[in-house]
Amino acid sequence: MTALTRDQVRISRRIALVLRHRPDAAGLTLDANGWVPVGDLLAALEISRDQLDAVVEHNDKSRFAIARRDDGADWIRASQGHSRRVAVDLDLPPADPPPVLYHGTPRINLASIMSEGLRSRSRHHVHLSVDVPTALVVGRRRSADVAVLRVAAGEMAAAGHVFHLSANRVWLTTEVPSRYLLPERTNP
Ligand code: HQG
Repeated sequence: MTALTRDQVRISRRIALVLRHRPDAAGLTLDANGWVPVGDLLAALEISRDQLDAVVEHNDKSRFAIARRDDGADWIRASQGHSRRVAVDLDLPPADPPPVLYHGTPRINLASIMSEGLRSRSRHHVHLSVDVPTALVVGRRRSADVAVLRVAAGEMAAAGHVFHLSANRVWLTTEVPSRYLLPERTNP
């Protein structure tokens, strides 16, 4: 994977905005599972298929998935991260999580999270990472001072909480009650 150019990062952000949060702003309607025809997205964003493919292929987190339908048309969706205001059901099967998952967050959120648990807030799900380095990257989007929480995902699943694994390997669940959380010691 090569790094995206500045232009490609800009395109990637626009695609993420449209496919996760504001399809209406680009005049697009997602289907029930979050897909739109690639041709419609290209027209809406005024980008070429080559530009799109470069962004999808080199995306550091594989945020977008392209699938070919029986009629030969390609459709695209964001693999996770949709706003709650966008009615999308990713239709992912329930999956058995590993015993432990991680969540990176600005340290300033820690007290609130330890008291009320992890909430999905404006998104459909709480997003959990498979390892500490990934959780640190997620947290650093928002702050240089990041805390990583250890999530007892195995115990949660045993207690009936449902987990899904997105196509780009982000673990999703509706909420994490605080009793399943432990602050992880890290060297940020
Ligand atoms: C925090 C990125 C206080 C939570 C990433 C987070 C991810 C609380 C923020 C994906 C709280 C929500 C999602 C509580 C949760 N009290 N703060 N009770 N419960 N929070 O962006 O997980 O780069 O919606 O810790 O890689 O940061 O966009 O969630 O800091 O997969 O592709 O509230 O977005 O993907 O923020 O990130 P977000 P997130 P992309």
